[in-house]
Amino acid sequence: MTAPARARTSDELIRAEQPVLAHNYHPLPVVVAHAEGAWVEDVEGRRYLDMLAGYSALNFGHRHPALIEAAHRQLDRLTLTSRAFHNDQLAGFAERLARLTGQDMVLPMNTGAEAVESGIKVARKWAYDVKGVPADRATIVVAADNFHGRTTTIVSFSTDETARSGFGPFTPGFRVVPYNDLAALEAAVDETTAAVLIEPVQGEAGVIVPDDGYLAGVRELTRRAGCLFVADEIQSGLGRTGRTLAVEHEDVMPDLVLLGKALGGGIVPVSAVVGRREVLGVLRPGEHGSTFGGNPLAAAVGTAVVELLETGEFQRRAAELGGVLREGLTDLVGRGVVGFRSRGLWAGVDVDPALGTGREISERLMREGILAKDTHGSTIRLAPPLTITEAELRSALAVLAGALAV
Ligand code: IF1
Repeated sequence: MTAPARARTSDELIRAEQPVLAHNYHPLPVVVAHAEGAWVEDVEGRRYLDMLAGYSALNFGHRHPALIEAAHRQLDRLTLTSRAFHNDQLAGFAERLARLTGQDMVLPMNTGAEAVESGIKVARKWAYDVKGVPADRATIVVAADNFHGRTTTIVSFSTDETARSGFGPFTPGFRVVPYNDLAALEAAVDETTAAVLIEPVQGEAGVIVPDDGYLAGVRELTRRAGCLFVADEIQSGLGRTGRTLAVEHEDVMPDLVLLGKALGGGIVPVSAVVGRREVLGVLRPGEHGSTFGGNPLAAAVGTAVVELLETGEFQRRAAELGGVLREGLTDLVGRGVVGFRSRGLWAGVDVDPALGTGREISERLMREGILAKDTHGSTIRLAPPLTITEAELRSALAVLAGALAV
């Protein structure tokens, strides 16, 4: 009887990935094995405070008890039917999500990119069926430095060469204008425009918060032009900025809202397009779909997520602790931080390049027990679970100060 193989170390697991896993990421050299709340633990038992939260998919922390319980309960009943049949979880999920977002209808999908692609298809179909744009002539206006996912159509309108080069030919029908520029947006919208698609806060671009009035301006401009305002809240939504949706900071109601990431509680991929009946109502049976979209396990977890958000607790925490984050980063300006942007518990921190690249700073933080991730250049994004305590947040800021003081 051969001795059971011992568990592999972090280094062994990192090495084992090399020949067999596509190299589409350059992860930090940490191998996570357990997690709870705002903390993760690597294979060797070292603990880290998670200041990335799965790029905002873990707004409720790792393995939130209410979400895990909902998943376990559904796993023991039913996990998938496909939409060829009804299931007993989907109506409740759609009703609760529509009510939470103040919208009429829900199109359930799985990943964020699928929600974006679905939003693009629905906007185009609305343009042809309702607005009367000639067939195949619909245009959609997007912002420079956008990030909406990785499918071929979505990278067709990316301005990030790394995300798009080598993946052509690209999908036509998109116009790119500078973000946070209403004049440029107005100039790009015409009678062929189906929609304006923007992030209420640009995440991957470095947590770019638009000027006050920009979102309201987009809403007014699209209403006047007779096209749709589609808000990608996949990263900015579900409590992250201190409101259920980031557009609420300007009391704006888009025609379509794209949701994902935290909608699945960090447990299963759950995304959705929520919107007005006149818009989402353009879809007819057989025109769009997905094997797992609206599956009972996703709907059960999604319902538990909506229930958490209905309490307002996570939005309040993000707003209150967002003040602590803002103060802490303000104190670091001139002490290694050259600038930052933040809204709620979400910040893009520009570090003095003389101190290192974003990657080097991220690795320094990791060695001090903080997991964060760079975006571009020397910008670090901070997006902890909304369950983080004030003490944990302050300790993370202290570690950041130390990492910049070297
Ligand atoms: C990666 C960051 C990148 C998103 C917005 C749609 C999607 C995303 C606003 C697509 C996804 C993820 C993708 C992941 C890293 C992360 C990310 F912005 F969050 F930091 F890449 F830019 N709309 N963002 O942020 O959702 O299909 O991934 O579920 O691709 O490396 P998805």
